[in-house]
Amino acid sequence: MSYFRGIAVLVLSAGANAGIVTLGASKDNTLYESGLGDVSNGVGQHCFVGLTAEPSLRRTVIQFDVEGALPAGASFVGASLTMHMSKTIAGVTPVTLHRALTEWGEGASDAAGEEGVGAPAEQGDATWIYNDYNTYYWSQWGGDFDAAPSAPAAMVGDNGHYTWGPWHGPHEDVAAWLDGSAANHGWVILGDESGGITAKRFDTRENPTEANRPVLRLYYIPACIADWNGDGSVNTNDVLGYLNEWAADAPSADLNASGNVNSLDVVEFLNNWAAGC
Ligand SMILES: [Ca+2]
Ligand SMILES: [Ca+2]
Ligand SMILES: [Ca+2]
Repeated sequence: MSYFRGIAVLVLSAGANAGIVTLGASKDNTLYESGLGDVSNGVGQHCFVGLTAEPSLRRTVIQFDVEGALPAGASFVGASLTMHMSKTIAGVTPVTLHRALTEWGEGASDAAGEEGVGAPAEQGDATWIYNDYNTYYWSQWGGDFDAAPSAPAAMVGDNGHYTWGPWHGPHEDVAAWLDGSAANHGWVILGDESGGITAKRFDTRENPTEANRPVLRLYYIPACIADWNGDGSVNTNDVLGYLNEWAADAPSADLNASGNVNSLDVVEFLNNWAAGC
């Protein structure tokens, strides 16, 4: 099995990501705890979660335009969020996603230096008190969000990339945004707010290092499985494209919807491939 997976990884083809859509954030910002609600970081390179030494809370808000992102007829079967954490003095600490319940903004505020204290909020920025500075308020200071996490916490330690998921199956928040049954206001991201120093600095969509910007991956099964890469013809490129995702254990490779990716899914693919579209 592992030998077969190794081969599949090597045979990268044009259709390698046929079952995966990769989205950058459409906006992101930090809510800096502040009684005046006049601090933000709309276009800064970083965003923050958790408790600072002061102590003072930080929360990140982030949104992805998932509407219309999947090809026609595709079945949504999984998702993951990856972010890059670039500065901390805290140890390993949980970071959780919570579905945002109110629209919020990203203005022109741009924090200096390490960005930990934010910048004066600009028109349209999200802040601790305003979802849209300085016109509209959150219902709750610190943002309106579902108290229950949307997914198990990521345990965030040293600098590096961290991923929530991949969630095998149509993740509830993303599925609702895709089919329009819930408004897409993105997520509020929380660190451990129970005590101690837990602050983590992540990189935003404005970060100059593209590889460190937030990424939401949507996994899907195409309307016609045989034409995996969706180019209108069924050939070996489709087999290679599928096997690449299979080797990566991607949710899109779980064709028999068993919750895991194994040789039975390859059989399922090949049967579809032989049958054509
Ligand atoms: Ca931003
Ligand atoms: Ca094809
Ligand atoms: Ca399976």
